[in-house]
Amino acid sequence: MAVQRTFSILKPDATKRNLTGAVNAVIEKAGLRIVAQKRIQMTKAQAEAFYAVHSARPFFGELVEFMTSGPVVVQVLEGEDGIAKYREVMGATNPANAAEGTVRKLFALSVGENTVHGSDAPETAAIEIAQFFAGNEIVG
Ligand code: RTP
Ligand code: MG
Repeated sequence: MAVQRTFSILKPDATKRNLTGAVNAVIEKAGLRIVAQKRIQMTKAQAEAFYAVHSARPFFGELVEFMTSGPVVVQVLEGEDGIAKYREVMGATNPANAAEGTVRKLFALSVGENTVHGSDAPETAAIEIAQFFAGNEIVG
């Protein structure tokens, strides 16, 4: 298995409840390394572009509104099989279906306010990382 980078967001429900450190502890305990991180306020345009793949879905408006409702922490994580590993650490999209010990089981409030985002494939990881980080902001 190869070392991969993945893109992560600690969503507004995490910053609002002061949980970014607690989520990062779960990430690091799983063996993923935080190689870039910054706290930002996403603009509507940024959120719409980021979730463009979901633009036709009924929850799109709600999703953009939530993602711009407060600060987020955007991150690049690195590790062996990092993309799949982080999806495992995050748990199912709906916290009701998330496995014990996952971030979403531990912290998520609902399918919308579900604490974290993680890329789903190498192609999307590369696109998402480039949307928020310059190359020299990532230090592996
Ligand atoms: P993410 O992209 O945020 O890592 O989450 P995911 O892959 O597990 O889920 P995805 O299907 O890509 O959906 C993106 C985000 O949209 C919100 N959502 N709301 N109300 C709903 O039924 C619904 N379904 C999805 C969630 O915040 C989900 O993380
Ligand atoms: Mg997704």
